[in-house]
Amino acid sequence: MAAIKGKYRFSFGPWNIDEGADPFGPTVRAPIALEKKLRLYKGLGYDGVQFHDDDVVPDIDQKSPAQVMKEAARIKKILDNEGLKAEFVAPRLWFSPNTIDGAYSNPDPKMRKYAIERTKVCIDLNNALNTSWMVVWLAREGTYVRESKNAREQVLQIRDALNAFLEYDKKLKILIEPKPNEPVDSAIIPTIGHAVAMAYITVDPARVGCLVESAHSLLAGLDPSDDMAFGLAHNKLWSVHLNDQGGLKFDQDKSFGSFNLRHAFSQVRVLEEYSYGRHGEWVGFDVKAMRTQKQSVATKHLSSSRARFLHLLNKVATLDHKLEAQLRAARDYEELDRYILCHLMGVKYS
Ligand code: XUL
Ligand code: MN
Repeated sequence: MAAIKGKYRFSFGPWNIDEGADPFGPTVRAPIALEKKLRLYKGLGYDGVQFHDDDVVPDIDQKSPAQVMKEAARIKKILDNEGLKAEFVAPRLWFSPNTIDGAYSNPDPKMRKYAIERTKVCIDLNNALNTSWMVVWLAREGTYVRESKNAREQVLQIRDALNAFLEYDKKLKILIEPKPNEPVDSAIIPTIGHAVAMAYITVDPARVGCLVESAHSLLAGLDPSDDMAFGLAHNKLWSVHLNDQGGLKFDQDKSFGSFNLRHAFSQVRVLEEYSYGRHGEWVGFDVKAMRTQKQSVATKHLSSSRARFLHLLNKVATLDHKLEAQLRAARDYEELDRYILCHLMGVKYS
């Protein structure tokens, strides 16, 4: 068996242990306090925590800078006591009444200012928790009706906001998490290609990278492993949100490999082939428990997603590369497909 090249440590966000509400029905599980969730991480095999700004400081808009920093220090202490590291704090810019029509590309300059100022507080939180980087998912930067906004202008408004953050903190690294739709109909930064291109037009492209989420790639009709490869080719794949998606529906955040096992294998393979994690990148998951899951077993999606990653890593390490090269050289891709499927199913190949 080949030696494992990558260096893997795993993260998830407190929102990945949720109460099970959906747009058609209320919560079905009791809320769990953040402190209690943080106590579950190690047991589930995780060392890293992904945060939104208001996970760290609830009702953040109502609090003074001193209060925000005091609450951040308390969370940092809990993380230290639990032996956990914060991967990132992302600004949750999609709940406020100020961001109904977008954050950095809202047509109203007062609302854009709100989004920029809130993100600066989020940068301070990243520093207080000593994270690896800040993630931005551009939830409401897009349109429901083409004529409602000027898309070129929106691209430049997002760039200007990113520049303001890069100038606010000269050490900050920003990861753009693209998603093609939901909540908006048509997003301004829908794919990894758009995210990489956005990085290059900022004042400091070296400090802007990307996070590929499997379900977001699938929603764009793309292969998540190819999106990861694209990011890797640009040295810009600094994080991932592994999960799954059953076709072009709402963003499902299913357990990793639950629907597209072959795609999951390809994702683990591309990460392993390029020694992902050797520069501090995390293997992040963004997975949701099924609404039907009872309270006592509502973290299984987290342990099983991680276990599947490790199982697929073993499948990557035990792949017969010589045979694969022979089949590639012979251009016998039908046979190559048969070999890969036998390997994944644990069926003897002959
Ligand atoms: C939304 C999504 C977010 C980001 C972080 O689809 O994936 O939770 O990962 O803001
Ligand atoms: Mn995500």
